[in-house]
This record gives sequence, C-alpha cells and structure tokens, in this order.
Amino acid sequence: MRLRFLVRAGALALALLAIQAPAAAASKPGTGSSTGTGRVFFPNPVALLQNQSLTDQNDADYAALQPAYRTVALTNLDGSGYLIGDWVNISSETGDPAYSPTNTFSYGRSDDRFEQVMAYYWITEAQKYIQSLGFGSTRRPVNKESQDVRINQWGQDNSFQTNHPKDELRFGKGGVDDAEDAEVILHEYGHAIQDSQIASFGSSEEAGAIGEGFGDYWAVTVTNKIAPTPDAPCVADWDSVSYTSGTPHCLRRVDLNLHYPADLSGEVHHDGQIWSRALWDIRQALGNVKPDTIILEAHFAFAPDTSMPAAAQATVAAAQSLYGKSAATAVRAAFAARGIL
Ligand SMILES: [Ca+2]
Ligand SMILES: [Ca+2]
Ligand SMILES: [Ca+2]
Ligand SMILES: [Zn+2]
Repeated sequence: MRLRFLVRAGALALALLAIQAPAAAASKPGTGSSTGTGRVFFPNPVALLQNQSLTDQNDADYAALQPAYRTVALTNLDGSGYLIGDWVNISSETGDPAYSPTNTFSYGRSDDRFEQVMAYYWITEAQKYIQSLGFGSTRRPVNKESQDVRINQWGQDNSFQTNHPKDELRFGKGGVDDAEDAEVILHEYGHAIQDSQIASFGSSEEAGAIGEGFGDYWAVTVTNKIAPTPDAPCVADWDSVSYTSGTPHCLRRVDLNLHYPADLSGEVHHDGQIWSRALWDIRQALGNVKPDTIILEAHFAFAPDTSMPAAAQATVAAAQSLYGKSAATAVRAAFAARGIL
C-alpha cells in the first residue's frame, strides 16, 4: 500500500501478527551504559543530498548513498547491548536483533539492523524533544513510555500503529524499507502520541484526517528541528521514490493549498493535508517551540470523533492559555486560511 494506514484491531492484522520472541539472548553480556553511537540517515538520503534520482536498487548500499549516513549519539539505552531503552523497545522479524557489547551500532542499509537503529534513534529523539517542551515534567506526559516497535515484512509497502492487542509501531519493507526514512518513523510515532493523549482517537473521518495530518506535520517538525533540509514541507522524500514518478518525491506535503470543507475527499491521508498545512503555517509564524507545545497541549482536549473546526478551536484555546493573545491570533489565522475557522 502506498498510504500509511492507522490500523485498529483489524482482524487481518491480528491474523498476521507473528508470534516472535524479542531479542533476549541471556548469554550475551550487557554494556552497562545508557549511551552509544549509531549510523543513520539524517533524515533521509533524498532530502539530505537533494538528489531526486536516488532509487532503492533492491536495498543495495551503493556509492551515491554513502554521503547520506551520519554517526549520531544514542541515548537512554538500558545497558543490555540491545536497542532497548527508556523510550523505545525494538524487535525485528527480519534479521538478527542489533546487539553490541559497546553500544556501537554501525550498519549499512542492506543490513536489516540498520532500520532498527533508525527507529531507535528517531523515536528516542522525538520523545526527548517532547520532554524538552515540558511534557512529562511541567505538563502532562505525552507517550512517555518505551514504545514497542517491530520491523517486519508485513504488507507490500506499509507501516502502521496498532493499539490492540498491543500498542506497537510496525514498519514494513516494501519498496525502500519504510524505517530507512525518518519521516515514516515519525509519522507513525505521531499516531502513538495522539493515542496516548486521546482515548480511541480517530472515530470520525475528520478526526482520522487530523491524525494523518498531525503525523505528517510531526515528521516534518521533528526532522527540521534535528536534521533540517531545504524542502522542509515534503514528507518521506526517500520512501516515496518507490511509488512517485514526479519530482520532488514526497509521500505527501504539508504546504498544499487545500481548503475545508471544499477539498475534503473522504480519504483521511489526503484530507489530513488540510490540517497539516494549518499546523505548518503556525510553525512558520511562531517557530517550532511554541507551536509544538500548543499543538500537543491541545490534543488533550480533542474529542475522539472531533471535527476539524472543534479541534481548531481547542488549538486556539491552548495557544491563548499558554502564550496569550498574539499566539492565539496567529493560530486562528492559520486555521482561517484553510477555511476551518
Ligand atoms: Ca534496508
Ligand atoms: Ca517503503
Ligand atoms: Ca522531508
Ligand atoms: Zn498514518
């Protein structure tokens, strides 16, 4: 599938849920350290290298991709030598679980352990960013737990978040392996964020669209905080080379000129681009810290079946209470420009 579905307790997903023991070879010594290093894409090769001609080449680690790697610090590890830590718990059905007695996780993309490192790094950094905004200390926590992540072969080209039977993100391997693109990882983590804040979120079409739009926005705001690239509003520049012919390659964008309700199509990923554009405009107006604090704080007030106007009103109210009138005015203007308010 070329869209990223939010799957909730689907019978199909249950049937396909592989029973797989997580990495736990008791005979291997731990590191006793919470820090290490990892080799990752930052956030993905197309965005970093500004090269629209890069292709998957069946997971080959070819020469033109080499400048896309970065060595980064890994934090919050549990000291077991596996990619398990305070904010992420990685398991994999494709290849060995990454293990290092020195917490050194350096792989190329042809090695399935590379995607494990990607998911560990980007989700840990996302949760650290959330906490840097005060969530979990001065504000309510937002998904402040070790997020279960599974790298697997599910589907042709899809990744998704589930609540049942367990709260887990799963990354498939169709086309470019999904977890080779930080923005795919962060989009799915966006669903986990909202589900931690709003019980049963997404029970109306517009709420589902808000979920997809927030996921896209979250991917963009986090990557452009940590690893900024020139075409910031393009989501999943690398994963999408497998299924987009035009350039730039983007799964979706957060800067499209779509309007509510005229451009609602009933397809949540498309319709989410109305919402994500409003969030993007707020970020353009106010930087990243205030908007991301406002946006996350507002979620706590969303109804599971919210409409876009109701969610927008809640977001304006959060801006007013956190930062006062000028911030609220900027937030209202962004939703008004989409026709939502
Ligand atoms: Ca790969
Ligand atoms: Ca893919
Ligand atoms: Ca991007
Ligand atoms: Zn999604």
